[in-house]
Amino acid sequence: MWQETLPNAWESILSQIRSFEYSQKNVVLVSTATLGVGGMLVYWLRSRHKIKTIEMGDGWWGSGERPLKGKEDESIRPFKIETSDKEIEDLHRRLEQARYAPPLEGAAFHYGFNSSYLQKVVAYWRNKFDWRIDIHFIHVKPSYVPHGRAVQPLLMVHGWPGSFYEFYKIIPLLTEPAAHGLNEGDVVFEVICPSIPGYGFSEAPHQKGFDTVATARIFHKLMNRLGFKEYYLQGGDWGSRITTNMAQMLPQSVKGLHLNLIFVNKQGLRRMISVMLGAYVPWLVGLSREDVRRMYPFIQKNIYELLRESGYLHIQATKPDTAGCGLNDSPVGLAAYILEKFSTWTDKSFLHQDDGGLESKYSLDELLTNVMIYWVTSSIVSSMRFYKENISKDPGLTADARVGVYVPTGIAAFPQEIVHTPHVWAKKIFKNIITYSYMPRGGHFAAFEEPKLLAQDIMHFVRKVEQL
Ligand SMILES: *[C@@H]1O[C@H](CO)[C@@H](O)[C@H](O)[C@H]1NC(C)=O
Ligand SMILES: CC(=O)N[C@H]1CO[C@H](CO)[C@@H](O)[C@@H]1O
Repeated sequence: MWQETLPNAWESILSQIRSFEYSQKNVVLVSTATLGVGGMLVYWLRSRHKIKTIEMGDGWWGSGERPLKGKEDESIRPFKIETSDKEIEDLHRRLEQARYAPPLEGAAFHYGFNSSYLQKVVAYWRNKFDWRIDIHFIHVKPSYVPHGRAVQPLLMVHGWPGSFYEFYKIIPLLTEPAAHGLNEGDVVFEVICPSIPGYGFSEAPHQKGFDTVATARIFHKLMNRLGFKEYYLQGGDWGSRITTNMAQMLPQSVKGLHLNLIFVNKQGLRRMISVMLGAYVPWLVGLSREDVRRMYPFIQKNIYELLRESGYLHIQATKPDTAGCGLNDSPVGLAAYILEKFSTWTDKSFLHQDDGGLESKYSLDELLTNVMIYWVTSSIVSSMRFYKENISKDPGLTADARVGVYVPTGIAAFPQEIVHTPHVWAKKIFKNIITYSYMPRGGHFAAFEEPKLLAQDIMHFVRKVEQL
């Protein structure tokens, strides 16, 4: 049923993409001459209590010149995804002609994607997979709202190498919780899942420099054009950075921020000491038993594992277009590159399984739908560029790293997430943590893998915020 509200779906993306951005700068002219000492004193007193925010800024990412003031297209239009028979035939031909290098004997996923298993995936893709994505959602409203319940707008943002499709299973749980046996009382959501520009069906930026702050600004504009003044945000992976930036940019519009991955970049001597002490006297540095279980042995979990799993990041943060050429040209290469992440990021122990454990948590249909979203839109290169645009600067110096997050925040810490951030570290950046949950199972793609657990945690968080 929820599918029927879909026509609204693509509207969101469209407005954000087609019109891109163009907003007037408020030029405030302050004549310093008129500012007396008294005025400065008042200003100083007030600014002491002001929450720091990041500048909303402005930008133009469309092709060519920015349109003149007032000429920007702000309309919201329905969008239909269409793939031509020709495109499908071309894909099939490529799948049939693929070449495979044989895997090492007994190497499982330790050297990356097992190419014998990849042949199985490709055979399924070629012969059994049915690409039906013409019914699509981005903006889903509950079909029925019980009396007395408020509908909360919730923007959910995906990451790499995922897509809006990761939220397919969680959307009905949030919009019709009662129908799915989720009785979290009074909360019902209206869900909006846009594609990050350059991912899936959102047009890719044409100009350099499109980062998470620019994305945050665009998504605020999107929510405003959809008529929302205040809303909840949810994200993991890039979605987490983007929604966090949104909260730092316009805290007054953000009722609450729910994250299933957090970045706390601050390193330094104090952190090192607390890591060392944590191994022996965790309570002294504020670590719980569960934190210890998830973080130690520290070097192995935070350095070896991270190095092993982050080769892609180095490539994408430096020269994304080079590897991107091959991936954009080969559906088989693309599938291996993307699906390898769905193996180890879901569960690190999947590395030891011949087929990367992929089908233990997802169906091939689900996995290939996500791959297909990258293939038919040719968006792998632009999605990879997002790393370059965001990682080249010193992470400690960027605006968002210097500004805390003051909106009510809920954190769902999944045990198989790539890195674990304990509550005590999270507090350094997130100043108003309302819920922090050690989730019982699940990894990086929480909504895709454990939709029910994530939905319950979001509802638990929002219920608490609403009661504040
Ligand atoms: C690769 O996967 C295939 C099919 O699942 C399996 O039979 C084979 O043993 C695996 N090879 C390696 C090197 O793990
Ligand atoms: C180059 C760079 O680091 N760009 C941005 C990446 O994202 C952060 C926000 O999380 C920005 O503050 C950076 O400027």
